[in-house]
Amino acid sequence: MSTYYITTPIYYVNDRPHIGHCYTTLLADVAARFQRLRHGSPDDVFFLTGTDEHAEKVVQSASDNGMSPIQWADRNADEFRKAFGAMDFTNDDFVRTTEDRHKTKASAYIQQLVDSGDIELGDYEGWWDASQEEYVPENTAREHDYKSPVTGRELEKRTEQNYFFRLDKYESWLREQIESDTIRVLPGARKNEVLGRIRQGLQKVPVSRKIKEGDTDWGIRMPNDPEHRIYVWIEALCNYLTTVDTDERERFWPADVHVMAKDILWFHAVIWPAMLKALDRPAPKTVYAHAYWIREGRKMSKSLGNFIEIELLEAYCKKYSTDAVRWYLLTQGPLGANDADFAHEHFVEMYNADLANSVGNSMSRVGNMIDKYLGGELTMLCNGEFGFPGGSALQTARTALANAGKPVDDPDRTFHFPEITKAAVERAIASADAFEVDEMARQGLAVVRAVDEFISYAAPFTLAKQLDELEDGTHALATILYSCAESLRIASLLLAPAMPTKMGELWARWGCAPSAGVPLADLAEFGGAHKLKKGQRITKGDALFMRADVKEEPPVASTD
Ligand code: ME8
Repeated sequence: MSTYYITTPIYYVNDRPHIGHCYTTLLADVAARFQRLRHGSPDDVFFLTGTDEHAEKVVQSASDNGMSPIQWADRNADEFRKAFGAMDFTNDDFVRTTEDRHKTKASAYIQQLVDSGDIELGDYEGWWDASQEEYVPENTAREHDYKSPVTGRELEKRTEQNYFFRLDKYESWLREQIESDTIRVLPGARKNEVLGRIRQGLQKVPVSRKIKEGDTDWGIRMPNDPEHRIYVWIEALCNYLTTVDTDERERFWPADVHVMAKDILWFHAVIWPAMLKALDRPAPKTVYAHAYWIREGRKMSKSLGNFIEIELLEAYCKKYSTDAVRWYLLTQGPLGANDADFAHEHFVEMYNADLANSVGNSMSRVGNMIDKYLGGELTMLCNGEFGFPGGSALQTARTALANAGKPVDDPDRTFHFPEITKAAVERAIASADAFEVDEMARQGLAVVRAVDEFISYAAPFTLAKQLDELEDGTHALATILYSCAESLRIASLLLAPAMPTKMGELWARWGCAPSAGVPLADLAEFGGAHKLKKGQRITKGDALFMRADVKEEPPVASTD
């Protein structure tokens, strides 16, 4: 049985979670949920997220807040856990780099690289900013006339001994792996950028910092030389492997997808695969770097104070439902190469268009018609084919329209629901493979829209008024409504990874929760073994999504 392993970046705990962290983790959650459904075997999917805790800025913000680094890290790691719980994420583990399971294995990998000669001691020469106790990169130093960009104090040229990873040794291997898509770097624009940079040549990269007097004991020491601390990025990348490097979990390696934003692609597409090659481990199959969320047209930043923090997202969840927020972020977010804008009006517009007026309306409307016209029970099965020679249900519906003096748009129109739903499922699977998880979810919406079109065309409500006059009216009505319900059941499977709670509500009303252990292709077969059965009770219920009014005040973050 094949496995699926997906990871998000591990997030810095110097700060609290915001929309960017939630977005990347949502993409991974939707992908993981879809793969569980697709394979019908949840145990073969592993979804990892967590926190990156050994950065210097964690020490700084802890001290600014009068706490020790570990207290501060504990507190913020908890905030991430809570935020991810509020968003209904189903990560299988949450790794913290301060945990022993991570530290011991990360040290062992570094030792292995020292032993193999892939990590070696060398001189590092750079511009030292004594006022800030940090090196300033050459181009920044030049831009500031070799003065501290923060304090304006003269920079000094310094040399120190560091450990370096021999990235240069892996230049041609990396090029070949990425060019041939053995390591798929997505989207395509990002692959070209990475290859362009590799072609300019790869240098050794520093992987340690010498511990200086007065430094806190934060971080992981070089196993062969405790005077040095492992550079935080290098050990952080190891989390993807340390977490699954156990007897029970090793079957998950290599990762199927590492997902992140474009800011940290280089580490994931170049440095990490080269480290793995040096460790003699297989490289990840796909590295996906999405673009950024911006807000009302502007970059989100601390200085502008316009970050969408978790509290604001929670306020949206409270007002419009968590599933609605998940849907908006998923389908309107920066998947692909372009940034995406979070704007309240756009949220309301999409919420109404996709959810209140489409998914929610279609599902409650069909449920209500079955309740009203069929006594809340599916009285008929049907093969989902309408308008074909020999098929009478649609012809009866057209007769009802003619009797009511209403025009029939196109008398030769046909509807072929087994094909419509099968094509949607196939497209969803292909989209998931390309990590176009927004397109994957939209396939569910496409089925809903096909059902809506069918309802508008066949007008079962018109037919329902003529049951006494039309001989086969009841049969036609039951057939039409069965097809709508069965197609919506299939749509709900494709929508569930994005909107698990609302689709769960539908399944409870219609008695059609997917059976465990059955792959999607079987579950989603129109009229197949897992179809809605004749005699199934259908409970009507409130609209799954209430319509929203754009004129209402946008939600505000609670300050409790
Ligand atoms: O970089 N739009 O952690 P980090 C979309 N610890 N996504 C965004 C975003 C935005 N405006 N802002 C942040 C680190 N993100 C390291 C990673 S991995 C071994 C170590 C998301 O807390 C996006 O996924 O700065 C981005 O890559 C990540 O948060 C950076 O998180």
